[in-house]
Amino acid sequence: PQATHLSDYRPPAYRVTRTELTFDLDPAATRVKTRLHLERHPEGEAGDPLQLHGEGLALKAIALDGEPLDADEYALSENGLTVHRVPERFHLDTEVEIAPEANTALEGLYQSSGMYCTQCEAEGFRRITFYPDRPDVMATFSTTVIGDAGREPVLLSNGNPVERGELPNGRHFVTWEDPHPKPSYLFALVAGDLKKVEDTFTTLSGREVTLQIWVEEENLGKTDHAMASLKRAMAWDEEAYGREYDLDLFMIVAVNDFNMGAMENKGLNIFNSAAVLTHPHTATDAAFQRVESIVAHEYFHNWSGNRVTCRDWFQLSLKEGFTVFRDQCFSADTNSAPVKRIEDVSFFRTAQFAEDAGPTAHPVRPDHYIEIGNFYTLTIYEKGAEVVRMLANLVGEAAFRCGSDLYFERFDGQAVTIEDFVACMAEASGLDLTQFMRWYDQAGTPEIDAFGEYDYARGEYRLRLAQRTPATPGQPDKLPLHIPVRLGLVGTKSGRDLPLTLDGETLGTDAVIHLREAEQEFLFTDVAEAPVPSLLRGFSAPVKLRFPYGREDLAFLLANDSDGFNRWDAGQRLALLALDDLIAAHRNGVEKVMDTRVVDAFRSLLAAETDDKAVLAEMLTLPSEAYIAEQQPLVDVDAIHAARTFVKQGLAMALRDDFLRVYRENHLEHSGGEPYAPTPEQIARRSLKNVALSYLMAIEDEEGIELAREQFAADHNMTDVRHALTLLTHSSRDEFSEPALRAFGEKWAHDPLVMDQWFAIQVTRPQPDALDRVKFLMEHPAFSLKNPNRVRALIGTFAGQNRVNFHRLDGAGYRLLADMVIELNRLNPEIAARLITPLTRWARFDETRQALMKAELERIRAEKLSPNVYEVVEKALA
Ligand code: B3K
Ligand code: ZN
Repeated sequence: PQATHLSDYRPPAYRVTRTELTFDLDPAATRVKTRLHLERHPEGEAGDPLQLHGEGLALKAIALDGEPLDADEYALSENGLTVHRVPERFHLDTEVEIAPEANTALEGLYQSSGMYCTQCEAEGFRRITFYPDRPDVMATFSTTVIGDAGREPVLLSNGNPVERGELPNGRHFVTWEDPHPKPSYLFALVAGDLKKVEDTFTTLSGREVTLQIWVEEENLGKTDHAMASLKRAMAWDEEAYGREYDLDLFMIVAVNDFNMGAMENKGLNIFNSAAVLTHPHTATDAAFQRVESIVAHEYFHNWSGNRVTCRDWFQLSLKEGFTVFRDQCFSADTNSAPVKRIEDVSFFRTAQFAEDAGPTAHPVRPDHYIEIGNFYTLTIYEKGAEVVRMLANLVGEAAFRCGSDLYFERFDGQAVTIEDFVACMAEASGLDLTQFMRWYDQAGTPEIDAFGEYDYARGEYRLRLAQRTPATPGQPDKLPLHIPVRLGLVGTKSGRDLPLTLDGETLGTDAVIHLREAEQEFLFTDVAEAPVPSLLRGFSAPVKLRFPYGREDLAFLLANDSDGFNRWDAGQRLALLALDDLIAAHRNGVEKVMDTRVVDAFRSLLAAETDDKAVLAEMLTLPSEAYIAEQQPLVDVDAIHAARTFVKQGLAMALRDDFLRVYRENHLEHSGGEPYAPTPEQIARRSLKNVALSYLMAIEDEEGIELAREQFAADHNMTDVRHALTLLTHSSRDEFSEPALRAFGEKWAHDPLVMDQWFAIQVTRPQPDALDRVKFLMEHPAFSLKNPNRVRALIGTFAGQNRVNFHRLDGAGYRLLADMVIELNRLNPEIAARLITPLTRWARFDETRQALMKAELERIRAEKLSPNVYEVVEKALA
């Protein structure tokens, strides 16, 4: 497979002004008739051939301006079609045949639970018809869908329906017209026996928009939350960005087989059913929040992605980073802002940092790829969002809004670049963002080493910062970045933020300093008392920051920092220091001793309960095994697991009564039994009491076990049921978990999204039988390798979250994963390539495991590989 390079970008030789499609649906032989109205691009030249992408298409007819082409007037290849000579303006007709039922890659037109649906981003449209399948070709579309009136009563595409009618042989058709020019990746078609839930939204300017969510009949009761979320998102985008919806109809469709979360097709968003359906008895609080954020994310793309799109796929973060930032702000405004930030950062530092440190590390704007499908990554999405967040903080709220207004107005209907976006921000703020642009081009996580010194005599605090970005594949040398560091100095006597004076300028008590050099010194004057610095508040930049904090400093910040995020982070740092000692003790075979400072810190948190309950729940949660692993030079999975378990049990033994009290106080059943609602208040109480319960279960406290069993049996909502079932299943008390698992599995056998949770609960169990369970469950009738949700729930969860069992020393975990990758490579390359991730991290482990992991990668490499899997495996073994 060949790499595509950003530096090779050329505008297309011809552009499509209008696209007319007719689909005659059939599972084995769908006919697609396409008329393209084309004209030479201003930068094209007379004599340029017309090149269209196309994969797996059987060409049945081709004509130029109505004249059928002779075989020597065009050429077909594996990747497309070339028409050798074309005039300046013309139309081209083609007819192809495709087989949706045979499409297991779930790209292009495929079938899911009997219905037809499409996924075209990034390069799926070329599996539907011959087309210049690149985002900088934007056309208006007219789409006629012909289907069986009985099997496919509902026929949907982008835009507005303009005509419908009956046809012979029980067929019928609907024609859709999308007036907004769009690239092919935003095309969508859905056909099947679907039912709808309908609502309306009145825009700021008073237009009424019809909102529809289309689902299979049995899911009609699971759309309320998505609909409410959609309406909130529409109102938020008007308020926060001045963006209104631009069609009379907005549709969401739930599909069971889907590679990603959802897709922002113009006017017809297609969703993985897991990202849209909710019900108190089938979805957890986390799932409710995920649905809200994904519905918002896809809706926000209507402007950041659809109206203004990407010139080429290297600019993917232009739409994804910006849209993730937008959905994060929306969720923060709708729920608890500090908790949203803690959750996002906690995930980011675990998963994106690992990606940035591994063999597939790439910049937010990559400069080459083999398979763009491999670049829908945490770096493009989440790091891209962090970069936009830094921009927003740098230019300030007002200028950011002016800059985004400018961006949407200036580039409406165009396909643009990241420079275009940043230029609007520079123009609106007057700031020079030249150095800042390096964030888009340099891969790797910058590391900041910070040192501070307080001079009592002069009342000065000297802060020295040194930045360094480690080498990443293809980028040995890095330049210094422009890093905004938000900070405060917390007085050790007063416990308050001290006023900041830097270079004679007073900055308030919370300020942003700009690190631009490799090393830089900041001298704060008029510092009345010795401070502990609170650095990188709110995670003001996606970096690793080291500061030689003592445990007392961290306990002090945990109690006193005015920045909620950094209070939480101080607790995490304190726990990590204790964990470090215990990991070392475990490795050296020395007796483990619990750090009393951690116990004291937790005791104060539990006693004071000053924080909002949701934040408190986060503060009481120990760093995950994955995050602890990120901090270690060499990952010792067993030592990490043992150390974390030890701390958890130590805290549980010391604070048992506090946890019991917190559980009882916050268990809604005990306080009148409100009906379930995914409100911030209820979610906060549930997470707090469930954290408390997890401590009680860590020591298998008899009363705790009783509470978990009651919580499971009460069957009040999925959050509580799933949590209780997980704790029981992860305990040693199989006599309780086995009947519970059986009952749950039988009760929900008909609901695939609940069965996914049932799979995940079992395969994350720390007991040594976990891998056998994975194999056993793969035979379960609810499992299918063809369904991405099932694969993720069973195999992805095991490999990604059950660290002790996946990394078994006999290599059985690695072998299982490689077997799955090899099978999926044939069925669904995009999913296969994603599944390999844990194996690509071999360099972080001991030599024995390294050898076992590499051997499995080699075994995969020996297969006939899809470009997706090939690219990842080559990088992993490079
Ligand atoms: N834009 C889609 C990505 C789908 C790509 C799959 N190969 C989802 C999203 O970010 O909204
Ligand atoms: Zn997106």
